[in-house]
Amino acid sequence: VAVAMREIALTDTALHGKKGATEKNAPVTVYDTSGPYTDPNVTIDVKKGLSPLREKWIIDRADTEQLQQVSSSYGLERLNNEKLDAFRFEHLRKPRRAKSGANVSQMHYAKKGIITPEMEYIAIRENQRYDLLKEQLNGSYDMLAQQHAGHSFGANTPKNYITPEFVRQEVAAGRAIIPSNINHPESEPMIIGRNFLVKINANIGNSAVTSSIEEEVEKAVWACRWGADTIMDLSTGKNIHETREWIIRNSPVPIGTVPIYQALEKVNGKAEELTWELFRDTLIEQAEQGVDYFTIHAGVLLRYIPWTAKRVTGIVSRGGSIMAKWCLAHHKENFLYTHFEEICEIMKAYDVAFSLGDGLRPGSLADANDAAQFGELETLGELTKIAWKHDVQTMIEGPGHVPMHLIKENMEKQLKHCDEAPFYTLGPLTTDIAPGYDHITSAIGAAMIGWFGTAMLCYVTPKEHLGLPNKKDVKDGVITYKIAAHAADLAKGHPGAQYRDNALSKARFEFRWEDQFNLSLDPDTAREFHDETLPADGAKVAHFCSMCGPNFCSMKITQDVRQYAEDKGLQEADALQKGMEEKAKEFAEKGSQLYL
Ligand code: IRN
Ligand code: FE2
Repeated sequence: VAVAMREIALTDTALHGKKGATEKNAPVTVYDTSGPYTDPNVTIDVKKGLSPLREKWIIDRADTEQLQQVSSSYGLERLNNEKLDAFRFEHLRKPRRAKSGANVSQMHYAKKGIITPEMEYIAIRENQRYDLLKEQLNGSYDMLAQQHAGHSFGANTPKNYITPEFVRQEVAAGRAIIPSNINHPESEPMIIGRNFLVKINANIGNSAVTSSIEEEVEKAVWACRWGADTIMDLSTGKNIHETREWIIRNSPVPIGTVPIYQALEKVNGKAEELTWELFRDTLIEQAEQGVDYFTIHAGVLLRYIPWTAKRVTGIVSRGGSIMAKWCLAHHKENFLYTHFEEICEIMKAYDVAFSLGDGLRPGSLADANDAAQFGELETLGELTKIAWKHDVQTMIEGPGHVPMHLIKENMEKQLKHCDEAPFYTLGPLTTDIAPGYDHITSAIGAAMIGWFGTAMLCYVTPKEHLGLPNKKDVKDGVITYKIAAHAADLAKGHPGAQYRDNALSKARFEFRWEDQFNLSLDPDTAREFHDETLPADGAKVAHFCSMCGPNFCSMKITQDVRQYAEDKGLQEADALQKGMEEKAKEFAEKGSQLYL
């Protein structure tokens, strides 16, 4: 299998004191989510979509059949009415479904002991440069790994390479999921689980108020480009079906949705008019388009709703509030809960994964860790076991707004109640006082909970609570969450996570500015900031930047000390001592004056 990765080429290090002599720096290979979009050799036609990389694997398994028609009545109606669907059926793939009685979920294969090509792909993808890092750290890596062994990574932490068999075991145990709808063959396999790299999700989607289909597709591509591991299409306004179609056909990463949003559109926003039948039809419609995971708010039980009455911010989840409204209007149990096993039957026919929604998550610090939130979490644990009985892959959504000292309890309770199913949290935001900066208030909580074991972090943009994010907000949210996820990977001791940090630090110390930019999460901004004060080409090799200027750069001074030592054949410590003495003498001779 050919696996997506990015190789960052580096320049050579100039060796001091040896004119013209250089030392090679090995290129750095990093995990990459951008798909073919950043490959200069590939041209993409958004109207055609990406090539279906997984299609052959799916067909070779011989447990699916191609449909001649979409199965959902809504989809059929669209097929007749909309130009786009006509286009889809002319130019794109017809949907597939499991043959009668078959279960096509990765968990099903995993439990049967089958290693799928998706699992192989993931094993290769997840292995960062463990081998090189080990060399770089000269044995101290083993110490580091030991210190971290048994931490939140748990006893299952692979001590070195991640093998396809390890991937299979984690999926079979329910500790990880591979969102991979058979109708989204364009997606590059990835895994969500706490024994793998921490992943991030970016939400996009038009609201009733703004933005077009093209804009939303562009946002999805843009989010992947900066590192989103999955995209959730939360469109609510017009053209939900079409927007989603184009996003999926162009997405190299798994797509998630909240199907109740579209169901609500179909009843013109009247929650009380929702029915199981209409919802089921919507699930099938989206499953046949290729949605890889569904947020299902099945844990919002009738008896929990009164517990939210005294909250400062009540129910803040959109899906949660829709279901609460339905339950109260009918005074009946949540139909997502009562029909849960039927939902499982649909999920396994396409391999759609559950993201069990936290409809009662706290929307303010004051409501964190309350009875409603944890009551729902217990129900999500109960539903996880039902999903697993059907071999349906499942992750659990989590908060919300939680102050730092209450974060750990969330992770502990989730692991306990949900039998280690992957946790997928929204932040959490650690304070409520910074609208406009909630990517930061939440990245603090996200880094912490990621360290404790959360498998995927749902990004929050600077526009949270204020408006629909634009392209700039999407990028800021993604980069901010890449930082949180990577910080968690480092703290968890993920094999190889620190390789890139070390390479960047070395480039920084050696004033290889271009390498420093290219190794960074956001090279454009790093370069722009640097050039703001020192735009000249020469500054890209200069041994200082405008932060401290040429005479006060600590890195330059350290290098001078090393150079001095080398010239005089001294150890670094001795050189410091000797250098100091010389400087002191020089200083005294100049009349002890400080020139600033
Ligand atoms: C993630 C964890 N908890 C909630 N989320 C995400 O929040 C969820 O996956 C979805 O993308 C978004 C909105 O969900 P509600 O408000 O409908 O619950
Ligand atoms: Fe909020």
